[in-house]
Amino acid sequence: MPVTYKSFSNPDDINLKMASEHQTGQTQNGNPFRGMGKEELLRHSSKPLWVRLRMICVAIILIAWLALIITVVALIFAYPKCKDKDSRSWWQNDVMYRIHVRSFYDSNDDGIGDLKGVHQKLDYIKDMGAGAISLSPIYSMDATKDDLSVKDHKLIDPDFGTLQDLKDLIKAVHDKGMRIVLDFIPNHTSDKHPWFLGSMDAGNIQYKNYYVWSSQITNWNSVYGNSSWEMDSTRNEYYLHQFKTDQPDLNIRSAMVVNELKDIMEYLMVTENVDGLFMRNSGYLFEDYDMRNETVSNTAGVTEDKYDYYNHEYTYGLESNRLLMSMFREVADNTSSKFLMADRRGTTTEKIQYYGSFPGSGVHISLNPIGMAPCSGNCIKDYVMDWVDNFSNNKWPNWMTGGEDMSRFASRFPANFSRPFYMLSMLLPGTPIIYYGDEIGMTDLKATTEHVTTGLMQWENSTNAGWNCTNDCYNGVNSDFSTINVAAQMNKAGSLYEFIKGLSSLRTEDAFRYGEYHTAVTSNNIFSFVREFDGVTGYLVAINFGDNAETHDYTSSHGTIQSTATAVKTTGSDVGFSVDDDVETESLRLSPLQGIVVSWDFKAKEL
Ligand SMILES: [Ca+2]
Ligand SMILES: [Ca+2]
Repeated sequence: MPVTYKSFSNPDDINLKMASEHQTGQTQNGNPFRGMGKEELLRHSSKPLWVRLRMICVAIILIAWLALIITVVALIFAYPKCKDKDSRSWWQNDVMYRIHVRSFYDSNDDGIGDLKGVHQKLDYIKDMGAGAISLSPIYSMDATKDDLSVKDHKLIDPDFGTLQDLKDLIKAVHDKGMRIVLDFIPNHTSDKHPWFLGSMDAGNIQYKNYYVWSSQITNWNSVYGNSSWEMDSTRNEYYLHQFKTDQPDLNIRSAMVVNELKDIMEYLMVTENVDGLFMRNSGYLFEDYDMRNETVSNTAGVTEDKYDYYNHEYTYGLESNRLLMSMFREVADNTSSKFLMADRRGTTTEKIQYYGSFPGSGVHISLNPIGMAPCSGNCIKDYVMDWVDNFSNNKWPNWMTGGEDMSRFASRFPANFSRPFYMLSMLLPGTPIIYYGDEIGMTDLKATTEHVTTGLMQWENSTNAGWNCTNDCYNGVNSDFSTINVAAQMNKAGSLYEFIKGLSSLRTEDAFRYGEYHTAVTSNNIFSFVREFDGVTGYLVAINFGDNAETHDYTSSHGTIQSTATAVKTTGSDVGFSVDDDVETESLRLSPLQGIVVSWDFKAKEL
């Protein structure tokens, strides 16, 4: 019943109010504000109704607390977490720069590149963004001047300097926070090596089994043509040479030989403190124990004396090679976790097998030379996925754009292919390996049919590109040095050198170093992918490898791509965007051989 309050100065008004409360049963003993007594309260509270009510309330509170705790725990586990940065080793982070030492830089004007030359150019290499160098063999060799004809892995050939020069170089590399990898040739030695000189005497207990000797021969051909067996008149037996006649194959089945090789590895990695070794020609290590003849390949136009006349099922890529890699890895792991890489021809699957079947059982990097012909978006996709799909903690991809054993990049591909391909290879997950001179677009030597890829480094537009060839210059210099040289490209906006340097810098961003990789739009022309890492800027790399322009909505290809992004890098001004321009990714047009990298602020994924 509504109560009408009036002035309390009038007693009638109070009575009126009391009357009203009395009607509601709230007044007793004349005091409207008096509560229940203790006994009365206990009597009421012990009634079943109130007991049940209390128990229900307590149960509700307990259930609510429990639900709250469960919700919090569930959220902690279910909500997408910021990922930790994986611990990466230097060989995963750094761009590797492969140097053919004879052709790189000559410190004493004798026409031969040397160790001091490499030392003097470390700043150049670091400026380009490479953190590791890999050197061609620099060991004592015989007079043939073939760097792979090693007489002693523990001595330096005078052409390249002294052991002290190597020590100085290694120290300088480390002082600059860089790494150095040396070649190691376990398959063969020079025929002037003391081991072979000893082995020519069948009565020499120590060395008689150090090489592959036989009284009968197979049809195996050497890499350089003709039989891979050579009669030695001193021992009156044939020795095997998969390469040149004066490069006899070591008998890898001999435990004594393997121990010698391990000893050299330990010397280089422990005593000299090199950071890693490149096991050269590692696919040739073992040959068939039963000495079976190889089958004819039926390759058109190849004569019987040529290497390719036969398939090489018994002399190349034998399973035992992998076991040896595993043993070498043990040596590397036991010497302050040093690094190993190896070369193996064949399919991607065969190359990947060199990583071993479980972590630590193979090499750190099985080289992936990009030897393909120019190909379109889907072709690139297949090639990239072949590697990226197969990598895990113990299989790290690499993208080797050049090396001694393959035609130079600028000769393999049309000139306008370089930038799109470097944009790809340097921003994918994996280690880029750049061959000296490729960063300025050097081409194959035309003056010679052999060693076309080891032309002198073109430093400047002066006589012989800066080399003193008064006496003789190793292998000569390409005639295009007047336009293709380091001096013309360093610090020159728009040069290939500066382009590659920019990519080296970009790939140090967390998204590229630690981030996930997802393909975005792919088509017969386009290959594109996203690199992203929790909490940092994400990137889309989109490249047109085809012959036709294409416009795509990239936002629909991957959830985190923002419709408005910012241009970070392009393959050139023809792409139509400058750095920091806004780019509409819902309608991005790329013409043939154009590429662009765009970024956006990180956007967390929704639950
Ligand atoms: Ca020199
Ligand atoms: Ca061999």
